[in-house]
Amino acid sequence: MILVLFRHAAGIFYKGGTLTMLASLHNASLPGDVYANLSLIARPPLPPDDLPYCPEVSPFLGGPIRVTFPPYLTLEDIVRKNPYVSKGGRYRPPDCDSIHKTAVIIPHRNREQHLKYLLYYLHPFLQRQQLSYGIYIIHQAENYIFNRAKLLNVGFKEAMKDEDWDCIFFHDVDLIPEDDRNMYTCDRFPKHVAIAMDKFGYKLPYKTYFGGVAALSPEQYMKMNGFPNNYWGWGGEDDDIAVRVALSGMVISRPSVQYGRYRMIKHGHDKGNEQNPKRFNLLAKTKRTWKQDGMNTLEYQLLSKELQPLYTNITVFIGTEKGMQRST
Ligand code: UDH
Ligand code: MN
Repeated sequence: MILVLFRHAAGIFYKGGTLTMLASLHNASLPGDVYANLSLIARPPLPPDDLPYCPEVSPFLGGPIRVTFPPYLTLEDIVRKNPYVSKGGRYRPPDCDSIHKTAVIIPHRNREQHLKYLLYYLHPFLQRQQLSYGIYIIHQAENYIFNRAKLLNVGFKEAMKDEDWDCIFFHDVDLIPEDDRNMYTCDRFPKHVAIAMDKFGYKLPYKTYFGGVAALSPEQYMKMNGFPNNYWGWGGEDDDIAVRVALSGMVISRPSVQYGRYRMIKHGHDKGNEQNPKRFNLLAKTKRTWKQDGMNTLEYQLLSKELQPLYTNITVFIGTEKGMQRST
């Protein structure tokens, strides 16, 4: 409570331009610091079974988050700042029993800097929401063409082997949430979450956009036969997913536009993820193919699963457009 009051006071001083001095005197955090409330979370002297349920609205939410990219940040710094995160990037609130169990699945190759910043923001963000959670990196092995949707299918399958997750967040590595009232929980329908990205002027680029960050319960996911496995390279797979939502009799749910705000870390086109020239042809056929391609046809070779301090790393060979053979 004291901290909340102080943060408020700091806000007033900020307008007066004297915040820097004040902050250094009192070692207080700047407004919007995603780590500001974490020191208030503590383990009470109770056996884990006696913990009360977490309240409906977390008392640790702070609203808007200030997103910057500190140049010298290391993974060790992030570990130090998140003492309650355990091996594999897992967390449960130490002070209450969460009714939400969310897995975050991140498709990845060659984006180590982005991953570091996402972890820096996502861990405290999820802890402020009092969720039980796990973070999974699905790393595509080899240098063949990238396949985001297939990696997400792999992530779903592997994460569900670990735990009975009730909500899966499919999350690009370069999107940083800017408001912690954007709850990482599932809705009655598949939820498109990254609805207000800076790169699109903080609004949807088009009405059925489903890219960036989306949340589905395992039931919703299986109902649409997961995601397509046959989009190799950049583009189209997110639109295919949106079409699957409709074809399987569901609609898209969204958070409020005030909360679903994201900053995308600036980047160019990746080598190995060139635009997919077939994307429009594939999209035209989704209606005929969604039941024949997806979770029911998913094939991959799991190369390793490592429990890192801040995430579970799944390295997978997903093949190429021509099949599962490695042409080495
Ligand atoms: N990804 C990787 N490695 C890659 C390619 C993609 O990890 O080599 C993952 C990553 O999680 C990324 C996601 O797939 O956030 C989606 O890919 P993207 O970020 O390239 O997609 P986006 O829609 O691409 O952001 C926009 C093209 C960049 C144009 C920039 C010109 N200013
Ligand atoms: Mn991107």
